[in-house]
Amino acid sequence: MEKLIITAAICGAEVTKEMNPYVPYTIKEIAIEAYLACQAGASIIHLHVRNDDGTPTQDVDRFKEAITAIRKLCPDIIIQPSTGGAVGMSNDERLQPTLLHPEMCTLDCGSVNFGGDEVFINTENDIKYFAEKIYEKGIIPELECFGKMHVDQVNRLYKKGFLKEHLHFSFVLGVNGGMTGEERDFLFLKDSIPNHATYSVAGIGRYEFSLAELAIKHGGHVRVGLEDNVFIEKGKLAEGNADLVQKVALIAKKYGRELATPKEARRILGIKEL
Ligand code: KMH
Ligand code: ZN
Repeated sequence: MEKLIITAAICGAEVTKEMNPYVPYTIKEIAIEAYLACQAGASIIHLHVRNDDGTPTQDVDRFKEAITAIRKLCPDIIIQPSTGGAVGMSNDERLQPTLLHPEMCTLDCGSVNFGGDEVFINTENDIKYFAEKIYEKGIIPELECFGKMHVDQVNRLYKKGFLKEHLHFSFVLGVNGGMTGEERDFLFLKDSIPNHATYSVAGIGRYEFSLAELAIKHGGHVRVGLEDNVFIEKGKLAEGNADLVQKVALIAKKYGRELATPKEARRILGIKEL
């Protein structure tokens, strides 16, 4: 089996310090959380940025500062900025971090309810627009799918040539309004992607570790982090992102799955060497 790529989603756009005090807001906090996650075995940092008061932003200068600070502490880690941002942001606002030509970034592959009145909008034309902006800069997208219809959307756009190799799916399961993250859901999605594609799972809330274990067993990759889940176990808050990454590393060890270094992750994902 391929080595396991662990992505650490260290801060997200919605989770707050009130939910877990380790959620990083400032550049220094973000860089330290990234460093500790990297030390614990992560080879990719999925990156959102915040203003110092915790409000989400897609400001290109803020991303530049965060990436520079992370790079100082973890020179070879893969940094994957979000182009999802926060609900309600415009497409061009969301796309700002791509101006920095990162190696990877997210590409959200369909709309999804986010609870209450919130809808995270990604129309077919939005996806094509994001794909064009991403590929023209040579960036490898992580194809975020919140359910089966998003996977189908990727497959259609790939056949029509709007999405290209390398296809790396991320099944984000358990969102309030999206697909659940039960074993049957995981198997359905995993079996719905092309043979040559790779995938990672991101279990939201209580699905984080059960999905991680399934992906580890089946040869997939794993994303964990405070963006997705703030608990290390039921009722107990994680003491930072590294805590969550370490728990996945232990599950991987149980199944004899070695962890990929950033260099190995680049090879698996078709990213050019640094
Ligand atoms: N914060 C969500 C609205 C992504 O990073 O691309 C979008 C999100 C997905 O987190
Ligand atoms: Zn995100």
